[in-house]
Amino acid sequence: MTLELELGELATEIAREAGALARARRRDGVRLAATKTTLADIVTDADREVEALIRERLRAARPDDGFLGEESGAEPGASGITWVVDPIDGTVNYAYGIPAYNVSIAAVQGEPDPETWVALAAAVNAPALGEIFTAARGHGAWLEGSRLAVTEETPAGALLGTGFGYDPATHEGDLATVARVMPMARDLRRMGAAALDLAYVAAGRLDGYFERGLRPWDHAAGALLITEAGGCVSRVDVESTRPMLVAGGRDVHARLLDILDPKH
Ligand code: LIP
Repeated sequence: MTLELELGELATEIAREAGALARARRRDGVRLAATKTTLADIVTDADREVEALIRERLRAARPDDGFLGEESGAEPGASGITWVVDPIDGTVNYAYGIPAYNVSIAAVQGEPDPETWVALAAAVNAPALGEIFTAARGHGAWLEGSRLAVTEETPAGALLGTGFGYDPATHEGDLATVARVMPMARDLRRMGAAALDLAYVAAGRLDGYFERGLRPWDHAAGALLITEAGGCVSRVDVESTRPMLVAGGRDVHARLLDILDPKH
């Protein structure tokens, strides 16, 4: 078995267990543990408990790997592999009882820097929706037993996903970006969970996706799903505090870049 497949199996197994825990805690009732960058940027007890479970399982299975998690930060490893984890992506959805949330786990090779890492394996588990999306580099992207493929043609315009940050001061600029993109769109979806948006692009449920300000754990797994499903993912304005992520099939990705990064 290749390293990519081995890492993919481990990511999938842990994402399933972590998703079950997240769902159980949601049924028990969610408690707000803290706020982070703004009042809207919340973390629940479940976020922390799920990340602790993932970290414990990874440490037991691959003690020399590094870890980069949304809630517990970074821990370097000696193996050259780092696990990039969002324990509950779509935290606000989760807190409100909206089922569009997921556990996102990716294994990357090299420095844990999205500009340089090579993603090797991914699992995005949406437990309340009963779906887990997986990928191993060079082995395709899958939804259970079905192989994923991005869309290639959008005769009626592109169905696009996007999102907005937790800082209200960024909303005006992000809405102006939406206005610039809408002429190429048939419609827009704002699901509130980046990894799910990316998984849906890989599955052909969205034609493309763009969002400014995502953190590495938001997109590490979903980006591999898309490239293994034949799509393209780019990050622009990477020097800014809010890089823009652009994803889609080849044509939609190129058209989004023409609008969002004219100098590219
Ligand atoms: C969220 C993303 C979402 C974005 C939110 C937030 P979290 O991640 O999944 O796409 O619009 O601002 O970043 O905080 O739920 O892990």
